[in-house]
Amino acid sequence: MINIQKAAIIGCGFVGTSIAFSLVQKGIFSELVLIDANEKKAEGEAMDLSHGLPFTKPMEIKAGGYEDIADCAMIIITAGANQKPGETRLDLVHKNVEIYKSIIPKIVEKNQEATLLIVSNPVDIMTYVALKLSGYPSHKVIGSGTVLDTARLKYLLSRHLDVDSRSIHAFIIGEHGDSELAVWSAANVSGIPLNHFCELRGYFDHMESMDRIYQSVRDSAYEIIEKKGATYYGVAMAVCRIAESVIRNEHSIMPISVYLDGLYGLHDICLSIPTVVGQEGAEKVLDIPLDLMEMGKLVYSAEELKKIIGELKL
Ligand code: 6V0
Repeated sequence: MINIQKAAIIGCGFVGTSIAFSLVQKGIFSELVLIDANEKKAEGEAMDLSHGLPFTKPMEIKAGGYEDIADCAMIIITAGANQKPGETRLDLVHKNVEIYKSIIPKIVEKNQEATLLIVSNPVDIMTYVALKLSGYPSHKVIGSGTVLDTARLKYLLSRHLDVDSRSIHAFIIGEHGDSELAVWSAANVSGIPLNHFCELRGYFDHMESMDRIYQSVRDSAYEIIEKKGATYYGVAMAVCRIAESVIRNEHSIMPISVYLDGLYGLHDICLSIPTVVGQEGAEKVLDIPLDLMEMGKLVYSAEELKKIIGELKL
């Protein structure tokens, strides 16, 4: 019997523990299991987080094993190597596929009903790997995708336009990585087309500004890794937001990484497309209109991922 209020995080490094911290702050689960290859680390993290409970809502946080995940509604996987300075996300693929080959069968043995939320990089490939290894229905295996990149885009646009980032509606889609693209054709600020809003703010150099902002979004992770060694707070808040939409059945629209088999003519691949996210996981992947240039970039992004998928031995 699944407990809708219970989640597990597998991988308690920078990203896993930041997600745990974020989930504890939001109070959307009443039980949280932390699993790591380094059991002592998971135990230490569970103790540390538990000591903050008097400042938030009551819940149980414990370090555990796979026997503890049988009734989890959500299993978040962050286990795996992270990018070192100069490495791309795609460089991590073989190390992390091996790790998933050891983790996913243990999950399936105990639980076949949870939503699997994949965070390890390269996240679109790892979402595909988790889907194929688990045999779960495709809507129940989702990746954090470009939810973080979209937040970065909204943040940078909000700074550029001096407006609340929550009033900005814009998406980064495709690969969470170097081939991702911004859907400028649909971007708007509270219903006002983006270019029009820019002009209201006195900016007329649309191409130049949008190029600069896109590049800054795409290269953010490299810049942060160069400066502090890893990225974790932003992704933790993005993952917490996805988890919230699933557990509270909010039907929020987010560019999570999802399985595509036909949409935009793309087959047997996971990448990030705006999707209605609710209790069933990826409830509806949205066929958002793209202009010709955006469509070309999405196909290129899919081709880049397909090359890697073709090399995998699953
Ligand atoms: P980290 O701090 O090295 O933590 C990884 C953790 O995984 C360690 O605690 C390991 O002990 C643990 N681990 C390794 N193998 C296993 C296993 N078989 N079972 C259980 N635990 C295991 O890395 P960090 O937390 O910084 O990054 C984790 C992953 O998240 C990496 O792949 C990153 O590239 C990825 N990120 C994904 C982002 C996204 O937007 N999707 C953003 C940032 C990082």
